[in-house]
Amino acid sequence: MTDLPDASTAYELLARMALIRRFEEEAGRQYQRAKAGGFLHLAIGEEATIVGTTSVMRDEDYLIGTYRTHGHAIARGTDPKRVMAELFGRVDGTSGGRGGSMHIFDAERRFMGGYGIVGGNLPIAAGLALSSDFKGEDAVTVCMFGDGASNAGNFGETMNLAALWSLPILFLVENNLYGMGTSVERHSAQTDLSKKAEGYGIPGRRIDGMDVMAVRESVAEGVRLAREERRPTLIEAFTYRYRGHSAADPEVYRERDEVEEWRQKDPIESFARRCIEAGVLGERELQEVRDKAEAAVLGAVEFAEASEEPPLDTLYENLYVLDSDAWYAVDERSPEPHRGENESEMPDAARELAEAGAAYAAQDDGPRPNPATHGDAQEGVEPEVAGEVEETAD
Ligand SMILES: Cc1ncc(C[n+]2csc(CCOP(=O)(O)OP(=O)(O)O)c2C)c(N)n1
Ligand SMILES: [Mg+2]
Repeated sequence: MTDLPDASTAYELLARMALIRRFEEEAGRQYQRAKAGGFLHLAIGEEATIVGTTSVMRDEDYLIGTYRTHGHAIARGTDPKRVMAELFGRVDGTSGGRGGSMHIFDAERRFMGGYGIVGGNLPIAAGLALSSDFKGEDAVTVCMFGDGASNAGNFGETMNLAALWSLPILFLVENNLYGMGTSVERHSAQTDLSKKAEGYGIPGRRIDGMDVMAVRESVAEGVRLAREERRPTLIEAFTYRYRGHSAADPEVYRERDEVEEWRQKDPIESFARRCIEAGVLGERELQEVRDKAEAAVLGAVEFAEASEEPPLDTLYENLYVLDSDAWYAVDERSPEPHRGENESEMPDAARELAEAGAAYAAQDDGPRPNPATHGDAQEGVEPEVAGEVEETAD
């Protein structure tokens, strides 16, 4: 059994976990009300892994995650108001309402996303760590990803470079036992994920991701090794998401008993109970933590609702457009651009579409689809009965 921290640390850890839990419950509710659009991946149940990790990071360290990262941003100190506004697609969101749930981003707090591509954050993490090294900075990069992502090709590529270049990086697999509806046993030849980087010289260890203190202890050591000795490590934290993969998941791949079993190990309840039993925290503090979380989350919804949608004429802002000549000139067949690859040669239909889009964006007042009525959320479908919703590709 891990040791408990002092009272103020215990309070802070509990407060962060409770805030994230309450935020995500509310995000799920707002999604059902179609206030939040796009996809929504909740990490309810995984709070100890998230908060244990961020609690031992310095402000200058980088954190990068996946599409299940509302909690990661909040744990890093991003205002829940701005995270909720992002889910609502509003201008005050962390990405100006352009990214939504999967693309929470806060460069100021060095939370570098938020990625929809499974494993896509791994090479970017190596790049962040390389940049710290290059600039002679002390920062460590913590890269969090799922068990499923450990099968992506760039997992090996990233581990190779991290070890080869002695990057100041820590990898943390949030092993919640499933990649969408596929269990670890069915998706990974090596089920001890902590061993998956050994061949590259990156040692690993397995920890209880439901115990915030166990996570803190291991991550603190991993971060120290990265910062002081430039030695990357891989931590496999066992955790569990109580909700489906995304808001639309019939959950046919697991038994309710299994979910219930993990709920018994709830990271927030178990930590609170331990703190009370040991006299580190009292009932009064517990209630205070709950009340503060409630107030912060209701305030976040109010803020998000009051925030504007991005104006349509900003549709083309922040987009990268590659010059077609430059892009296709590296074509291996021959150096010059090929037929249809020049914008000037685009088929009439494509040109008409592009021009119509530009004209639409440029008009002062046009019909604008309301995300609240055109989102893909299912009104009235509570997560418990989400089985009625068809599984989607994401
Ligand atoms: C490259 C790529 N392939 C497939 C998908 C579709 N997809 C989205 S989430 C997911 C499962 C990933 O599972 P895991 O890495 O364990 O993370 P978890 O969702 O459990 O947090 C898949 C296959 C994707 N987004 N990107
Ligand atoms: Mg998983």
